[in-house]
Amino acid sequence: KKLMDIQPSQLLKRKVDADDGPSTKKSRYSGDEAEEHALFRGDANAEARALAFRRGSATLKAHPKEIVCEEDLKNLPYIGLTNSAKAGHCKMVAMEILSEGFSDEVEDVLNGSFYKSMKLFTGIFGIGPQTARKWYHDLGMRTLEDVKGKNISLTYEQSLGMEHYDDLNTPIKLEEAECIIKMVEKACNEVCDELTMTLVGGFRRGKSQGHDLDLLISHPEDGKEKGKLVLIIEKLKEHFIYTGRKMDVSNNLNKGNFASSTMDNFEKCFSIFKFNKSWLNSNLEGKAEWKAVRLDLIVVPSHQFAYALLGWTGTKHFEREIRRYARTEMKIVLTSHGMHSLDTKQNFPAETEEEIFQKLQLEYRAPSERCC
Ligand code: 8DG
Ligand code: MN
Ligand code: MN
Repeated sequence: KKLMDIQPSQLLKRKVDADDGPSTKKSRYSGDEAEEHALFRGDANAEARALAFRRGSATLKAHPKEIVCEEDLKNLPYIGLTNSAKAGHCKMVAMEILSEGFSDEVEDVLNGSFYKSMKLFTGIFGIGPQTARKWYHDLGMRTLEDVKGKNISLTYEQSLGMEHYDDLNTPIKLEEAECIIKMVEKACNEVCDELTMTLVGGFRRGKSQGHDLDLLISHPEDGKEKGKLVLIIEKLKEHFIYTGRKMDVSNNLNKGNFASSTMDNFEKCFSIFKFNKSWLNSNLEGKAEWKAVRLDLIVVPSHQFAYALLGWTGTKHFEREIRRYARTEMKIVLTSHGMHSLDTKQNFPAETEEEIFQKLQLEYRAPSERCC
């Protein structure tokens, strides 16, 4: 790739759509790399460093105007406006990109053996940064061949992760998602015709592809959603490779790649679905060609629905920041289950996302605007 052909302004241009908007396609970096590298390293202050990079990158992506020179960085929070070593670091990287079209520092990270191996290993379903780091540092492993060859003991989930590595690292396309949505919807209806199914995650934010498909399942009457997940899974059982119930769902989240505050107690299933390619390609009719796809099903009671919707739409950074804002500025604890006053413990029920924003005295942001 000829880096110099890319205009710096394109690299830093606002993302119009969502995470996979036009500017990312043109740019050399997604904006995630520096954050990811910090989390991979997992050393002292890694989380704070990762957050600083995420904030810097989010600021650039959300900026309404093109950034073309150093002057444009001056008034940006977490970059030119914030006076800290970490903000200074973000500014330095941004300036390098502005003048060179790329950053030597980021290039070094991307081309480094550590980042490459960590990226490979954490791409395995069931492997988080902690295990990946151990493999890299303690066992000297570098490639997937090493994982296969070294007689490593893998959990059942991890062995599925290895078996379906390529599929699970191929993005799910919108058409594929739509197909699965219809099937889950049908199964929900068969279980109980009042069940509702709502698309969340990246696809709700308008992304055209994703690493998984996230669906909320609910019932208009509180409590009637209970126990329905097993029945839905039973209806679809021939289409599942794995239904996640044996996995400790909190496991991955504790490995430092994700704020633990986003964990919740909903009945859920982090599954692997068997997507039959003939559903989209009639030429394959009758052939057993399929692809493994990650599917998350989350069951939520009606009175918590608006909060679950907000909490599961993402992005992770948006969730982290709105929760931090709620706590520090409004003295309100916000989760995917609800919201309560830090002092009085009073609960605030809400029927819609709009109401939640209102209660927090925030201007409403549509899902497509929650992409930072
Ligand atoms: P992608 O799948 O398209 O790559 O992106 P995404 O849809 O934004 O990411 P995701 O990993 O599927 O997470 C979607 C949202 O779900 C995210 O903003 C945080 C929220 N979330 C919770 N609880 C949990 C949980 O226990 N695990 C995960 N992975 N996500 C959770 O509220
Ligand atoms: Mn998702
Ligand atoms: Mn998910």
